[in-house]
Amino acid sequence: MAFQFFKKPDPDMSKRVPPGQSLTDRFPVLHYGPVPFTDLAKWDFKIFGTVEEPVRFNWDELMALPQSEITTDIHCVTRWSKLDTVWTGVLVKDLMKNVKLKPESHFVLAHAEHGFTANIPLEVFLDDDVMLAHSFDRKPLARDHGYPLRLLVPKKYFWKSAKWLRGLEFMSEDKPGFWERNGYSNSADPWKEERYNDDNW
Ligand SMILES: Nc1nc2c(c(=O)[nH]1)N[C@H]1C(S)=C(S)[C@@H](COP(=O)(O)O)O[C@H]1N2
Ligand SMILES: [Mo]
Repeated sequence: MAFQFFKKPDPDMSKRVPPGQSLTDRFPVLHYGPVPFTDLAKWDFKIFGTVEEPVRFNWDELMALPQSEITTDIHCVTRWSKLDTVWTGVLVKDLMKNVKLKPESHFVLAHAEHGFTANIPLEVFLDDDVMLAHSFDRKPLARDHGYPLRLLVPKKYFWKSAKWLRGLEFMSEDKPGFWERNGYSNSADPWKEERYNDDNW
């Protein structure tokens, strides 16, 4: 801790920290419910809802899609932010080359193990930095951080980044996910401090 005092505050860094957040070098673990055990041989990933054809990938098929690495900042509603986190996986823009959306698709519901869900508007989902991530710091995700696959939505508070992701449902209407039904903001923009749901639902 004491060494922190010798660090010059970096103005560029503080610009990257949204209001009400503090930086951490740790990687806290936060979720509701138990951590699943996953057998990759039985694992699958389903894309359904307002699509022309539902799509299913097994693990090898998903890993055969183009792989990318991104470095990005993440912000948790419990007030920690972490800068320059490194993730590897399939960018949504590459994934979506395999999916034909019906024109009425406007929202996405991420489905995870044990019924956990998180919702985002389609245009947020289609952003360049949204990824199905299987590795953090160039190592496979730890079980409690979402092994084998999690969604990464860097521009939103981190609860939108569903761990243990198993599918994506495209929808014409918005539908609140797990935390959105339990008091958290639907829009969840850390730069606007959209933490709780007095503003929506
Ligand atoms: N499946 C699932 N994903 C989840 C959650 C959860 O309860 N279940 N919690 C979210 C919340 S509230 C946060 S802050 C982040 C935490 O991710 P981490 O444990 O890797 O830091 O996961 C999100 N993804
Ligand atoms: Mo959270």
